[in-house]
Amino acid sequence: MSDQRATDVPTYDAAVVGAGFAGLYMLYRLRGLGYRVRVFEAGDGVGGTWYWNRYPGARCDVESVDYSYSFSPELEQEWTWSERYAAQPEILEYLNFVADRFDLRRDIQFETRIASATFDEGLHRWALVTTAGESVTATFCVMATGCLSATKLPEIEGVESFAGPTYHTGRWPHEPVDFSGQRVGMIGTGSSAIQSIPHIASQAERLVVFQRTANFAVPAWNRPLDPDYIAAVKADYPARRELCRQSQAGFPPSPVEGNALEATEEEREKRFQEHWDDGGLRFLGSFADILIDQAANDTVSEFIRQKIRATVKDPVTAEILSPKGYPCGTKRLCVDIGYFETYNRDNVTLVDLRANPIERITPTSIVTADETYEIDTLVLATGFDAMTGALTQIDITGVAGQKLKEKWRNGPRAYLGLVAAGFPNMFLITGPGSPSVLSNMVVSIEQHVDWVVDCLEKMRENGQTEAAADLAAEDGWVEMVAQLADFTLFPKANSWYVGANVEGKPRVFMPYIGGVQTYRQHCDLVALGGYEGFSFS
Ligand code: N01
Repeated sequence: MSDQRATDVPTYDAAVVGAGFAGLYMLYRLRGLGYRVRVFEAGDGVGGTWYWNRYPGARCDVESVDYSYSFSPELEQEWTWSERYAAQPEILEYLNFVADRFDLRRDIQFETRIASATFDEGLHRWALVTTAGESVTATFCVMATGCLSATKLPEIEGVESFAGPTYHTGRWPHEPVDFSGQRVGMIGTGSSAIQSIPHIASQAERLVVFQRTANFAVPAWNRPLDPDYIAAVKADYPARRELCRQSQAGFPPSPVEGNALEATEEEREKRFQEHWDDGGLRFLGSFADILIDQAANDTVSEFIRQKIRATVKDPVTAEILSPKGYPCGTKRLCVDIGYFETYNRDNVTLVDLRANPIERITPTSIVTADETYEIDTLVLATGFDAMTGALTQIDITGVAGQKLKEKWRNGPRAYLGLVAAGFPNMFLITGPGSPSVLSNMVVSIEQHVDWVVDCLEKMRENGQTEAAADLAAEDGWVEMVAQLADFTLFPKANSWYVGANVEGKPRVFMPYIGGVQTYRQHCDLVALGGYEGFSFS
């Protein structure tokens, strides 16, 4: 390494990958403190997940007044949400508003995908190379790449041979797609499918849904927000935000009293019905033991199955749509608007892939063991290589030439879900091992960004330029994350939380399940204790 290079100043103090909720807030914080920051974003606009997931019906399953930034009281007052659960266009509009309001765009380089990031041990900095071959260096590298951004195609023979239009829900075109007069085949029945199916069915001539695993869904009861309600929320925002920060999932909880198994059948039904009538993800908080006791979970699972049977007129279809074989809530609970009702339409057919698997896709059809379905358009709602895919797609090299992909061969490892040992100065926002996907992402993102910024400020005060996670601290954290998960029913399901949807991915429960409040306490204690588990130089 030449002396000339050693005295070079890195291009940026911080390179941030991704301009979604996390990247935008990181840019806002660091730039405000005088850091030279550059954000690299593959899309041609801000928004991250809300930029890419434009399928019809896309909507957040956390209530809009809570799924928003808390860092600026002015922003909180200026922006007004129109619905209980905001639709994708409104969330994207909000993020564009934030980008303009805080003049963030001038430090974001759009249509730029990072191909590799390599740590230079001599210069204590990261070298990033884009897919177009541009190179930059930065002391710190922040991965704000999102948990659900690496889309996944199904491993089905011939999927790429289909001759008609093919859409993946996670990479939806920017122009509206018109399904009128089309015979549409839809593969998958996760959240994205459950949201888009009613919309596609209302347009298409025929919709055939290919279901491998039935999903539990609870109603959203979405509605326009009343101005008085908005005014009350805005008047009380600081307290509401604090409630979210000190909660399990990052949104105001419903008070949970008692266990399902200690209640009488009537008490259980009454409580489930009350939560059903309220709608949304709080349903899982009906009783304290639902996600930890199989027998308790059986009661709530059966409650939902009864709702499906009462909604879907054809008993055979209702049975196929009734989830079985895994505990309710251990695959991401879906929040629906008219999903099950859609199967009462004459133009919708459900194919049970457990009984009748797909054999192949041809240029014009989906062929199952029993039947050939001729289609004009194919929709793949087949999900993501969640939590790790967006990171392992980048060729990341740490100390001593170690590749992140290799380090994570048997499952992701990062201290606090934030920093992987051997990858100094690289911060993972909502990385595996943090509450991330089990929480309101915006609450978790703000907490991570604030923690990282405090850490960098401490380093600046102390004249330090390198932060590294200790291997022992990382091992302890990863073990604790696994133990917490084992205390619950979550590992029982073949979910994307455990990587089961990606062939060859190690089966490891990736998010931290202890709740955003407890996680925040861990992080705060680490910082208060002089950043225990980290080494600085
Ligand atoms: O993806 P998924 P998603 N043959 O992985 C099926 C968030 N999100 O995009 O379950 C046949 O859940 C697969 O079947 P199986 C939310 O966190 C939030 O819907 O693996 N089928 C499954 O049915 C969510 O959980 C919102 O057996 C195949 C589906 O495809 C996460 O994103 C909205 C197959 C994939 O479902 C991901 O949701 C949307 C194959 N070869 C998304 N491969 C809200 O805020 C896969 N499948 C409301």
